[in-house]
Amino acid sequence: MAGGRGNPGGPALEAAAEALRRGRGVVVLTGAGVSAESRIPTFRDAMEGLWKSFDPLRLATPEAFAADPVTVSRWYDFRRKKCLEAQPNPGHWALADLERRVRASGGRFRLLTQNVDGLHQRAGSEDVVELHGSIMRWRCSVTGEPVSGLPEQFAEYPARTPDGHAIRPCVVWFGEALPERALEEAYEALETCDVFVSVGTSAVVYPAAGFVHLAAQRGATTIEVNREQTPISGSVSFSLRGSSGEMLPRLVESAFGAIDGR
Ligand code: BV8
Repeated sequence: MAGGRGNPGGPALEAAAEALRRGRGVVVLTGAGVSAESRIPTFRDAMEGLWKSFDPLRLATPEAFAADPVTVSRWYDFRRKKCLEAQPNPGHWALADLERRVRASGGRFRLLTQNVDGLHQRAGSEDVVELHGSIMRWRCSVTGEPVSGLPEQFAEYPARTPDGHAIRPCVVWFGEALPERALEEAYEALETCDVFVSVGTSAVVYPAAGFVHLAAQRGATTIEVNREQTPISGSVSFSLRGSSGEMLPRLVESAFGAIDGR
């Protein structure tokens, strides 16, 4: 589709906002670039300090956990604590406000997130589908039983259940299937989507990376917000270059007026 390309606040943003304002079935897909503004490292730069010598694509697999549960559970506990310390940012608030505005105008809204940090829910978003699970929830790696009352600080790595089984985060690792319910809810929303917004994702991890194409096939207006070019930047209706914490409030305000005071 002929696309608008543009800097913040330009004609592309205005046109994208107009499409959003008219949207009756709005679907938003978020990636680590939204939480990056809450100082949570993105997936591909989640390797800071101690982790510099590890490849996240290799750590985020069941094979890595089986081979080295100490390192993998230490990495996830390190990231879990960063998420606990983090606060939602203006991008999260803007998406929670967008949900309210679209619903108030009689439209349907669904937020599909690849993020595992729970910040969308903490910002007030209600219809959130956690495509890749949650780092805040852990389960027994043997029985699958959820573990309640996670300690602030694990006493050992891997932390274990009373039966001595290692616990793992309830995230979807590479090579693991996405939760069936999450996929159903994603495809159900895409069925009636007329505006699809992809924010802060490198658009390379499937099946989430394929959603924008499904939406476009159904004639939806597709909007991307990213600091950089991605594999979908050239095919979306509007590719808005900028940071999510700045662009999302602009997009929502341009579509619906000033965001509820925050
Ligand atoms: C599955 C949880 C099948 C763990 C993650 C089809 C084609 C090719 C490959 C596949 C395919 N189908 C399946 C695959 C394999 C694989 C895959 O896609 N591999 C890729 C690498 C090619 N997919 C899977 O394995 C999936 N499973 O399909 O199973 C199956 C079916 C039945 C039975 C068994 C199996 C599972 C995928 C989920 C993996 N788990 N996360 C954890 O978090 O540790 S994925 C991981 O990458 C992240 O969590 C995130 O969800 C995902 C994408 O990352 P992004 O969110 O995009 O973050 P990234 O750092 O990459 O990019 C950040 C972006 O933000 C950048 O563009 C940057 O420019 C931008 N940005 C940064 N700051 C800002 C910003 N933008 C705006 N403002 C800013 N401030």
